[in-house]
Amino acid sequence: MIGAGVALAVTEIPSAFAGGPSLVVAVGSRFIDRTAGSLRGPAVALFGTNDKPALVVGVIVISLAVGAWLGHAAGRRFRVAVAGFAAFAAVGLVASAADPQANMAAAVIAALLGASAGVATLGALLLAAPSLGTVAAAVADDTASSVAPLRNPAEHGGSRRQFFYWAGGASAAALGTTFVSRVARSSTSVASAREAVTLPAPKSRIPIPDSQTLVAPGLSPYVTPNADFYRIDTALLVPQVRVAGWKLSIAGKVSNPFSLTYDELLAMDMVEEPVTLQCVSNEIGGPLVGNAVWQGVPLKALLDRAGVQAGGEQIVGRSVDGFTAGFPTAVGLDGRTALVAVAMNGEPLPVVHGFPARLVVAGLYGYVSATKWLKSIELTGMDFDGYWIPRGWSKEAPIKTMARIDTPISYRFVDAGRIPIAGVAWAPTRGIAKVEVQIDNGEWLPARLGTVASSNTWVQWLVEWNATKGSHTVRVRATDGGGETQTAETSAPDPDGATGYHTITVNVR
Ligand SMILES: Nc1nc2c(c(=O)[nH]1)N[C@H]1C(S)=C(S)[C@@H](COP(=O)(O)O)O[C@H]1N2
Ligand SMILES: [Mo]
Repeated sequence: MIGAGVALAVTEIPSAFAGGPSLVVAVGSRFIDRTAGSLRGPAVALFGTNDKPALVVGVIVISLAVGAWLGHAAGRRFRVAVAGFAAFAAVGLVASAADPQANMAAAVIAALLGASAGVATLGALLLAAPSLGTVAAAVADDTASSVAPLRNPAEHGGSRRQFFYWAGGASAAALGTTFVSRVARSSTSVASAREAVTLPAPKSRIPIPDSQTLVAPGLSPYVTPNADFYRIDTALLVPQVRVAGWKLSIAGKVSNPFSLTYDELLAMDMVEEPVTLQCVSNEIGGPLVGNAVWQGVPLKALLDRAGVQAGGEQIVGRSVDGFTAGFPTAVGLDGRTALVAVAMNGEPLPVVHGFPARLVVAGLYGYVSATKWLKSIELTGMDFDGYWIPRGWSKEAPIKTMARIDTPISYRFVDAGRIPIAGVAWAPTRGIAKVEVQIDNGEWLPARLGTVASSNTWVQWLVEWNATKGSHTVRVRATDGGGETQTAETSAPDPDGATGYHTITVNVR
């Protein structure tokens, strides 16, 4: 186990300096790509944030377990250990080769150093191990020439103290190495480069209602602060894109392909508009939705310049990490807000939300439209499938009309008397015309609606309720700007977004 730990720690070093995923992260990323289609449930289906550390820990635990087994087997035949560590290195290399963010030179160095360090550590520990008389012989036998620093087992014998000396030293070395790689990794972060960006003012902006027209404790603010905005992506390692070397290319079925540096992109005419973004895997009443003000270059300006050719039926965003998302060109150019966004709520895009640039398209779920860490926009036929399509999610994915109750919270006790029932409702591009609340199967009561900046955003809604003692069922439904009321029929997020009325139980005392 210690040998495997040392090997893993050593493999972290080269990528920490070069940037890009380590071997462990590359293996974890391949695991995500392979299993993403079969896992179900919110935040698991589309990988939220909590399951990622768990995945990395899983890879490490499995590696250590295999290492323990290798140590056992190597006691009899040391060759097994050499083969085992070589196999580990090979798995890491193959995973890295499939990773668009990997630096292959760093991966090769990591594999060689890691395997060597693992073999050497295991050899040294076996030699030092007490009561393993045959072990020393096996090590000497198999590695006489390859592991020169190991002393002659005959004069070595091995003692408990010696073993713990080596084991402690190796563990400390592994921890120290991990610490060094952590520090090195933080120096490749783009956080400070992002903070240094000065954003030009947008040419036009949609005014945002600055006051919260509706007040209720627990009600979502009209604009979601960046720090509270949900995050969903498949990225195990948040891509650190250095703007100096970054370019956005517009390619595929266009007459005039071109690319732009970050400065060239910022120099174009930009607009600032609010758009409510939702993840398709959001459950009814779930948190995977937010409203932000996005500043960016209209997609139309870029596509006009490129000249979409016949057959360029789909706009595909490709990320530096290999993720892709596509939607019909006709949708992207129908006049809705569709931006290459560089800023979110007045700040350069936060790194987790796609710095330096991402797509934002009003009215489409994120998995078909909102490519973060954008590298290229490619015009293709409809035959091209983005990341989630072969994994079972719908090809066309307009956001469904939805309402959510923010307050009161289901099953929490409230005191009898006048209380607000409040929340948000959204149907981006169509807007919300009406929100109604029903208590205990009574009549549908119209809610008061807050002020909105545009039909691309959610709306806050509120109903005053004279709560009486007992347990009550409260449900909400919204009607979009086209007069269509959301369906009462409940369905799961998979494959094209959840439906049904958000329903809660309120206990009044
Ligand atoms: N590069 C990349 N972009 C991506 C994704 C991803 O996995 N990788 N996930 C998409 C999905 S499923 C959603 S819902 C939105 C979420 O954007 P947010 O994390 O900024 O809220 O990003 C989209 N863009
Ligand atoms: Mo999503």
